[in-house]
This record gives sequence, C-alpha cells and structure tokens, in this order.
Amino acid sequence: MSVIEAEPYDFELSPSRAAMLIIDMQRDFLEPGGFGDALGNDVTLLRKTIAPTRRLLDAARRAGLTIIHTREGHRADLADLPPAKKARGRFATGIGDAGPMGRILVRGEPGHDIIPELYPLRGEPVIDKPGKGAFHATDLDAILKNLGIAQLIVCGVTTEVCVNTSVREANDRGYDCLVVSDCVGSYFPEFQEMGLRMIKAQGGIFGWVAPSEAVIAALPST
Ligand code: TIU
Repeated sequence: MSVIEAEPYDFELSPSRAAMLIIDMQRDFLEPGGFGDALGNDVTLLRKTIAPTRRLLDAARRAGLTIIHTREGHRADLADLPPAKKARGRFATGIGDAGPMGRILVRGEPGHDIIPELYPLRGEPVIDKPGKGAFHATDLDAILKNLGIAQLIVCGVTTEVCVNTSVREANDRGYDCLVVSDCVGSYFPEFQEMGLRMIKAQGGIFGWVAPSEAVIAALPST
C-alpha cells in the first residue's frame, strides 16, 4: 500500500488491486482533422493530456498495474446505435456517416482507434463501449472482478462526458476512483474545472482527484 496525495484527502493505493483506465483516447476526438475538430472543437485542449498520460502509462506499466483502454463506438451495421443518439445534435454528418477519418464512431474505422501515442500493448484489454459510460453494455465489470480490481486510476476524454459518466458508474459498483487531473481533458475549460470539482466535492462523493506526478510518485518502481 502506498499513499497518493490527493483531494479531498489521501488515496491509499493498493497496486495489485488497481487498474489504470484510459477512456476514449481516440483519433476522432483528439486529432486535428478528426470528428471533434470538424465539429469546431479545439482539440489542443484535449491533446495537452497526451504527454502526462504517456508518462503515467509508462510508470504504470513498469509498476505492473493492470491497464485497460476504452473506445466509444458502434457496430458497422449500427444495430447498437440508439436512434436517439444518432439523431442528437442534428449534425449534417453524424455517427455512422463518412467523416474525415472513416465512418464516425464506427468500430474498425481509423478515427475510432486509439491515438498512436497511447496505443494499447498486446494483452491490455480494450473495451468497446456504445455509450458514454465504460460499464454500460460492456464486460468491463466482469473483467475487473475477475482480476480482483477494486481501484481505478482514471484518465481520458472528455472530463465531463465519458470520464464523469464512467466514474459515476464505477462508484455505484463499489470501485474507488482516482481521476488524474492533467490526464483528463475537455473541449470546454469551465467543464474541465467543474468536472473535477464535482468528483471530489462533498468528501469525495464520486472519488479522488490528483495530478499525474503524485500518482507516479506513489507507484512502485521496479
Ligand atoms: N468520450 C467522450 O467523452 N465522448 C463524447 O462524446 N464526448 C464529448 O465531449 N462530446
């Protein structure tokens, strides 16, 4: 057990029972010329998370932590795409349509895949999720239970959407979540701030928040 200096109070890390969960670091959300960019979002706000996440990922791999990646997306036949999700936003080019990096949020398309900087290693589970939360309609909970994981160190995008939804789902399932403040990103600075404040408020109502350097300092160095 080692202690991570976090808010609202110290997080007691048990490395053998902890997983690093990296949410939706996909090309379509992060790369210039992707879907997020095409919608008018400033992807540089998300790209700031890549370097610290890479440093934390390297340290977590060295420490032997379980690493799990997620991707938001749908079957090529879109049979798992709720009509309400397809219709939302009234976009001229939406989920399933041809976008700048292939069909938008469709599994197997270039834009749906994880950015090269954080690409999963063989053996690291990749969870394909149809919703915002990493638990909804996926086998994540079963995988975590089978591995004996009780703590999640959460990184990824976006802070207020898929990260917050996943942390809330995890919290209700009994996991302790620590959200890494410089390894989560939002297209909206005010949502970044509030997305983190919502997690750690009220004594850590959904979990803990700490910067990557505090997490790295607490990881065992082998
Ligand atoms: N992964 C994730 O957050 N998906 C989103 O759709 N995020 C937005 O901020 N739109």
